Amino acid sequence: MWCKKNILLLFGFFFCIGSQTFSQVNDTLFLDKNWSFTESGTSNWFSATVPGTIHTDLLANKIIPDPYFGCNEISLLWIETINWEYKCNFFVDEKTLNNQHIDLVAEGLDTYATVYVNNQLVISADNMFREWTADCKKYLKVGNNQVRIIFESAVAKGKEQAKKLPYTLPGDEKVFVRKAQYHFGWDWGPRLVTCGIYKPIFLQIRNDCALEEVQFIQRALNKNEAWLAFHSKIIVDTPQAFVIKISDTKTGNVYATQHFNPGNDTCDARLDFVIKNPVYWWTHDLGEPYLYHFTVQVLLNNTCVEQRNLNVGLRTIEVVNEKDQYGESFYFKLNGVAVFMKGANYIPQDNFLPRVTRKNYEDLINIAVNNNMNMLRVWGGGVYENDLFYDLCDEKGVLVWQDFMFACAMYPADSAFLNNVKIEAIQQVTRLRNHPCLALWCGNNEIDEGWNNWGWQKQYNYSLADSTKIWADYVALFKKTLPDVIQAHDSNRFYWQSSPQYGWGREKSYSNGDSHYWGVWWGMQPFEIYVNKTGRFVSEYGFQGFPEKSTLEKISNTSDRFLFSDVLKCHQKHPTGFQTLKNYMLREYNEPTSLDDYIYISQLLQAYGMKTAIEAHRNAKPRCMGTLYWQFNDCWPVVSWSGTDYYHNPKAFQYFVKKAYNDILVTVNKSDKTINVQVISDKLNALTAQLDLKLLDFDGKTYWQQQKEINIPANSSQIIENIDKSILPADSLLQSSLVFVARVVDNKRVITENFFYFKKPKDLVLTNPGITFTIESISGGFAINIQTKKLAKNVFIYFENHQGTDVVLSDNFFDLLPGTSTRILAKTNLPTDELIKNLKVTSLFDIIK
Ligand code: BMA
Repeated sequence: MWCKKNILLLFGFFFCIGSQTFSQVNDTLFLDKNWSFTESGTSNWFSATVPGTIHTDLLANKIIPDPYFGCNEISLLWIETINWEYKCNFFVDEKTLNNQHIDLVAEGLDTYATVYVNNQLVISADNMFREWTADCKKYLKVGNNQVRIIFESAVAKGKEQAKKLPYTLPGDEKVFVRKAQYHFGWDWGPRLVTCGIYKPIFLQIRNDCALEEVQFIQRALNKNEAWLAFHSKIIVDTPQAFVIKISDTKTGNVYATQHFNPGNDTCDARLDFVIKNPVYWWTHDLGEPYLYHFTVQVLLNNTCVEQRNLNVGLRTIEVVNEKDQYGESFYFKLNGVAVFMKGANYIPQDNFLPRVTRKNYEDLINIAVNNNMNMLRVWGGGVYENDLFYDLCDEKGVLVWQDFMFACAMYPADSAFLNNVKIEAIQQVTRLRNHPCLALWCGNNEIDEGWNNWGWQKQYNYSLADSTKIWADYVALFKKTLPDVIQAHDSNRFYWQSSPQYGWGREKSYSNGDSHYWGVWWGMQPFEIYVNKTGRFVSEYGFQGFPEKSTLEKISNTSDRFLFSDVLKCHQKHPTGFQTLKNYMLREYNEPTSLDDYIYISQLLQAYGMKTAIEAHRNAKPRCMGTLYWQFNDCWPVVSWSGTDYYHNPKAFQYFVKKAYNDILVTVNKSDKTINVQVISDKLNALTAQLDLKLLDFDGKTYWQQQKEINIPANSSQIIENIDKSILPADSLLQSSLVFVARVVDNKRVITENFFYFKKPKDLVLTNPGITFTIESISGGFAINIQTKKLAKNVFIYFENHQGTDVVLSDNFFDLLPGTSTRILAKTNLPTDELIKNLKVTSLFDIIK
């Protein structure tokens, strides 16, 4: 049987054709068909999908129910205890076998896998984050061949390792397993310890020559010239003269050509060249993420025998981490400009990674761009993402903070483990270092903080000797092995040992390095405290919100859709999640009793808290230079801190993020005596605009107003007004129905606006706003013109029976001022008549009345 033959056009890399005169071409034979699987030791084979996972294969064969539905996760734990076996039969013809080299390449095996080609052991894998290659020509034959892979239970293997230590490490068996740590369960993720061939597996055919470890180094960059160096290893069969040519596929420009005459089978190639008047790569908010499309060709007797395509962005990126008046700075400079980073923490998009589609990646990175984000942090409990993720970030101008895959636990550091991690790190660094989006490498998530602040030493009853050894292992891994790899393979990029530098219980968290502020949520502190707990670069903070109803509908039966059903509890992974939500809800909103209302209020609560945090961080610019909220996305349908749920439905928070991350932001705060208006600009040019301020009551009566022209300097943050509180009516009760409106207007266009209330949402005196709406058909959907007589708080647009990404709304959950209207666009591919019939527009008043 044939496993289909494809020419590899993957990951910006392909082999050129046309060298048949000399010998056969480099090629790739994907083993992506005719797979089957069984429980190891049995012979009940079922068809399998590769790339894939055991869970998705069991599901496709109807052996198990959907692991995400209801509480199924719990009844599927047995899968992690079993050893599983996969096999694929494929045909090799004589011509193929006549090639000089045939390697079996597995881009990703999850995790303990022994691989046999025609019953010959070729690979023993023990790390999901490594690529595995084996020379297998000698084991192949003309005709039918077989690859067989046995996956041993990662849980059993981890436990076996754990037993060898005289103490228990925080994180239990998973820390011994180089596998995505979230697979073992997290406070937003199910425990589904899957296994399988989760990335492409193929036969790599090579003749004559191959390029390896390709790297473009930017030696210097200025307005006039970019000095570049191309480095690579060239592997050849027979020493002979080659030419390497670097050109631009878009413009046809040839940048460099050089002759090589390797004396033996490998040589290092280096070509230096200069690009005149270089076009810089910028994040999308500051400019164009311009990419050069380089092609590197190896020519043998004028025939191309090997080729690589690489998109390269020219930019400088620095992390400025130095002593200053507040403590120790932490900020990014892009092309010499200090840039305030606005973004979020990214987690893997599924527990079953191979089913994440190209469209899922595109949609998610588009969500980042549309929400004015310029940075995503690939968090250490997940995976090093696939090439597509970084390619999209390159193209769309989003910087990436890249963790190594270690999180919230202590890891061993015996020589086998360190060596395994070292190879993993070298492979990942070599794979990712050419991406202009890559801004920094970070050793781990919250391990330094965990060790120093989470009480592990007491909890696990460590002796002094244990503690000393565990910390020495930490040092070996994060202060030696990983930085050494960066130094050797990507020395221009900044390495940061652990995020955050100091735990949030320590003063230094707010003056030095990056900080994760979890006093809100974990520490039960009020939202207002964000103002006082602003670090220099806040790389985590967050608050949970429910996903929308359509998401819950996908994972529950109608009879389970009530507060706090067992099924809902299975989709809330934080130990005190619902209790914490209730606690905050009672402070800010009151607690609804129906699930529908609860979803709405929990989303408002999350949005309200996160708006407070983001504004505090941006107000503190330039002392604070970054805000990355926890968490961007979900890996399954769940109540979590995400702004966008598993199905990419935005929560209220996501709409708020877009506004709070706008490049120009106006904020309003009150102090004892004054109302303070601040304007923050992340733009690189100055602007003159009009500032409109108004104090209104909810019926529309104006108490006070002011307009003035303001200058907004480039890349700035300034308090523009301190308005005496005497503008407020003396009767403090009246303050419950007042809103302070701040707008920055440029040429009659509102570029940013903010509404400030003097009381908590639950203390506002809302009356029936009198919302009405009309519909207008537009191309690709319809527009909803909404008007209100009185203040409409958190207007909620939804479609009964049809929510989610079926309809993309230009805004939702917004406040509408008394006597005003707004136009919301609803984009959809669905027939609009049915949708419009089901359209509902409500507001907070309808919930609390
Ligand atoms: C952060 C993350 C995760 C966790 C989140 C919410 O610190 O690093 O470990 O999911 O907190 O609790």
